[in-house]
Amino acid sequence: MHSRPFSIAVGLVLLANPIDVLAQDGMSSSAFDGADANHDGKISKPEFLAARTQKFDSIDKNHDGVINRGDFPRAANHQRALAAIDAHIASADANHDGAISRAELSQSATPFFDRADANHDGFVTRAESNAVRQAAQARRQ
Ligand SMILES: [Ca+2]
Ligand SMILES: [Ca+2]
Ligand SMILES: [Ca+2]
Repeated sequence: MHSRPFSIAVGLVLLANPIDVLAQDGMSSSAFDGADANHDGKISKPEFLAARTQKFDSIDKNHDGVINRGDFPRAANHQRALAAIDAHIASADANHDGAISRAELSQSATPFFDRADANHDGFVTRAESNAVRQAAQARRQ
């Protein structure tokens, strides 16, 4: 049996990952490669939006066509996890119904992309992406 703090920490990591697509903390190397559809080593805004929208189905665990708390049943007893999920949902929930539709996800703001594109050329390079991740990791330490 794990100690309670350990369980909560693991739970948060497991629950937060699926909606990292909306977060500002950056992309893993594999996520970068997956989004770089034409393999030119940089991600355009359309590529970023397409990759994010493709994640919808994997996040919508109960296949009801929206992303809401119901897709994170293991978060039910974790207030911090629920708060994180609510914050992610709110960031894309244009009509404030507590859920993210596919259209809302495809049209929502792209804080990660906009911040990562440091030189504002409309593309996020791997170096730009890594810089955002490293800054986020530094903040957590
Ligand atoms: Ca759902
Ligand atoms: Ca909504
Ligand atoms: Ca750039």
